[in-house]
Amino acid sequence: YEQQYLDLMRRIWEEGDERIDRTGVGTRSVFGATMRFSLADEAVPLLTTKRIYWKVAAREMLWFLSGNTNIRPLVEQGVHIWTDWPLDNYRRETGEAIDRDAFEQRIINDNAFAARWGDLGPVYGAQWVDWPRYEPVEGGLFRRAERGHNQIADLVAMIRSNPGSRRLLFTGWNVAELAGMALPPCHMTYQFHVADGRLSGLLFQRSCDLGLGFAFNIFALAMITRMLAQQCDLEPGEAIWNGGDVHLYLNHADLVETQLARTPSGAPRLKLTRRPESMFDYRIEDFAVVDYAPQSHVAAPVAV
Ligand code: THF
Repeated sequence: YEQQYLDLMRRIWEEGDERIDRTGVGTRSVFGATMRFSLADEAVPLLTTKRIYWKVAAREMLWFLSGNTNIRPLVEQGVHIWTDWPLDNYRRETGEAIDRDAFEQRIINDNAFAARWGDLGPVYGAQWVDWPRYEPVEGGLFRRAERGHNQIADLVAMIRSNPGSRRLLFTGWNVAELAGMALPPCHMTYQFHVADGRLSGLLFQRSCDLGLGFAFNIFALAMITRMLAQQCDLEPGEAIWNGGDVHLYLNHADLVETQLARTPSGAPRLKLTRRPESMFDYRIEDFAVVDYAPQSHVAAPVAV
């Protein structure tokens, strides 16, 4: 299954269109790509040509589902993958040359600091479980209702009541709120489909860092599809990934060459060890990966 990924990586590296991207690092990219991964028999699309810290991706997914948009709970769990954007913003606005560890310590220890500098704006979690809802008030005006739309809770209810629906989806792409987000959503729309008692998940990702983020994004898609299947008493089907601008950063040459020289090994499986009450009650201990014997980790810088 991993060969699809390696083939795409090679094609982008050899034939991709080279441009200077938003971050200034430079990429080679192709537009439009699909990959499919079976989730049957607990199979999970976890790359083996380098070690993937799947618990980091799992913690990120649980953070999305909590509706939180501040990096604090991630940093408290030792998850650093979202720190660079608030850190960059802090340095730009204050001119202070604070290092990453010191910044994270202040986020953990100082409530006011975390509230002021740790929030990413209304990103994923906010839209997934609390998409703003407006209600009419006197005089033809509207105000924001206290509780927004919980797209995840609505999705579970819809899969259970109308599994044949073609509207089993949620999205983070709230046009009205994009300007307030540290980054507009990359993995932006998730759609689900039930056939033959099996639930499949499809992700549309408008922009994909194939060297770094993809491994996390595809694992997270498999994870949420498995969680939804469990909650809806369905078997897992496939994880289908659709990319828009799929790119490799030019400073990921070592990573690309190392991974392309390796051969995929083994067939990891994802186990859900408990059946929680709802989509919002999962904990990290409820997930276990077995038969995962990846090749060594390869570090690569993230473009901010
Ligand atoms: N921006 C860019 N340029 N790439 C991305 O993958 C990306 N994301 C999120 C938002 N913006 C992005 C952030 N997600 C890592 C993984 C996921 C990220 C950001 C960074 C990362 O550095 N992974 C390393 C180390 C992991 C660790 O130490 O825990 C790795 O080797 O996997 C895509 O959603």
